[in-house]
Amino acid sequence: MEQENDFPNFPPECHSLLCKYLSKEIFDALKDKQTRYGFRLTDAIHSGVVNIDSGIGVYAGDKESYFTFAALFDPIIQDYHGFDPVDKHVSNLDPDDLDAPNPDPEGEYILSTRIRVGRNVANLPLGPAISKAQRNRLEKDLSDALMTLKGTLAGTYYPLKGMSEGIRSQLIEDHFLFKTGDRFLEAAGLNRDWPEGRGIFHNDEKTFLVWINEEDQLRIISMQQGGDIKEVFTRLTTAIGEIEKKVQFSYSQHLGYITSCPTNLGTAMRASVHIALPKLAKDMETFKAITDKYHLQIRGIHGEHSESEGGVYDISNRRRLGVTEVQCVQDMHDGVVALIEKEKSL
Ligand code: ADP
Ligand code: CIR
Repeated sequence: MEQENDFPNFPPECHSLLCKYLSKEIFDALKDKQTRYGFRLTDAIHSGVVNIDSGIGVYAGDKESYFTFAALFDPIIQDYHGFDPVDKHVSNLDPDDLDAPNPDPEGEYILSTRIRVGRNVANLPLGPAISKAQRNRLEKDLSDALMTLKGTLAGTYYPLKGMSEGIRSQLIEDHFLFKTGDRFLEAAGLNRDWPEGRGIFHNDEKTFLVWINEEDQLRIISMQQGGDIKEVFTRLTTAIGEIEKKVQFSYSQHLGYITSCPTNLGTAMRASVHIALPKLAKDMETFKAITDKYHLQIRGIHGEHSESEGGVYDISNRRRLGVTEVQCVQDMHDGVVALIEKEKSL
């Protein structure tokens, strides 16, 4: 990943957190540093330099990147998460602490619920800096570990390499599998050697799924039709516990679970519903006032950087670091209750 070592020239239309916080002084102070895996500042910022429409624009190559390049990552983390360099992250994955009765028992608004966490394996580089051999080895170790899961979590691993185009595009269309060719990940070095080393594990019902070696080494996912958020969270936390018996995750007292994108640090959790809000969709100001109040993010129904279709949105927690997993899901639940109440009144 050799690149020029000059201060990048961001055009005026660039509003990423990278261009907001990468001053010439910080660039000069960090440009000659590298982590033990050889990850450099130019590698960390390449995605945001190439994609000037990035919201964030940086990725970490390893846990150490967050500390070696703290002069850049800290203000970005502070801005996105409202989390200070002295703060400590606290985890709580206990479903008993969640107060989340189904906000839509009649099934009029919520189509489906999905909660995912990102995880990476301790003492290895993250995706942007991992070697092909390390990635392939990891695919084998992780898929072997997953294949030992029992009961409702039991399933099969499907490598991306060799998967038929029909099956692959159907899995994406049905919201189970990651897409190919994301230009942000591409520029971060996360798509190297694609599709080798990548794949998806899932149970028969496709309610428990694990993506291997996409943006993070593991994306552990629990999903189902309807709005039973607690059931989805309980399945997820059970699965995380089982996987953690076999794999040591990368974790920091300060930053929580380590992920390649700083937006995912901490809980690395995104709890979402696909929800039909056709009336609110006509009044985006009111819609956004509610999502802001409950710290929620609005995405389109084919995930990040996609559009809504037919008034159906992906609504998820925006905060991930410095709040517990239970709080992330609670934010989503409480916000969804408020959104449904508003939609009904219109
Ligand atoms: P991630 O959530 O893993 O960060 P994306 O935003 O790209 O990444 O979403 C991944 C996939 O999960 C997409 O196909 C998206 O439509 C799907 N998805 C997200 N939330 C839900 C949901 N509540 N129900 C069904 N599918 C969902
Ligand atoms: C950006 O900066 O807009 C992209 N790098 C995506 C950032 C957040 N999303 C993510 O990590 N999936």
